[in-house]
Amino acid sequence: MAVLPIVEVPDPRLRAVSTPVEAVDDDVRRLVADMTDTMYAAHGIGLAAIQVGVEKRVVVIDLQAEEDAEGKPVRVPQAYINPEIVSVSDELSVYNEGCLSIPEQYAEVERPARCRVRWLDTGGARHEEELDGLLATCMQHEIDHCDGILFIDHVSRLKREMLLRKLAKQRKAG
Ligand code: GNR
Ligand code: NI
Repeated sequence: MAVLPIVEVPDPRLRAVSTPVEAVDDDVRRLVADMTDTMYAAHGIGLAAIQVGVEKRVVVIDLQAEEDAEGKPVRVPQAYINPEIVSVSDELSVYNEGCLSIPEQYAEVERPARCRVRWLDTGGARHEEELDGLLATCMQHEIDHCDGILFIDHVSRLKREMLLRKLAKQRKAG
């Protein structure tokens, strides 16, 4: 169990294009476990490896949409290794996105409502599935991270600059 520090803007590592995983081995499985611990500790619903400084195309997601009898979110962590978008819907959807690398800043981002995605699991098995709803949005956000793209790149320059200014101000205020 390891909670890793999260890389935040304007760290240039967030602009790196991550490298595909060549073999799903114990090192990759340890990375997935550490990323999962880090995602939960940070109260996120997804995390890409570059956000913990590892330039590999590895993503973890858990929307934590279901609650148990005590109202606690049920954890169903999923790992996506070398995730690739195969196709996207013409239909778009808008979601108020946030990012653990741009703390406490949110903006509405328009993306394809559905996407067909291919990936490897932690056993190295291939999967392909059509995703929709928040999972489709989150997966596109995470694959963007693997390509050095942040959600603020999808909004107007004015909105982006406002957001980064607000973040700087909040950091200064502690
Ligand atoms: O925790 C997160 N919430 C979120 C909300 C809307 C769209 C995407 C996300 S992902 C984000 C965690 C994160 O920064 N992943 O890269
Ligand atoms: Ni993010």
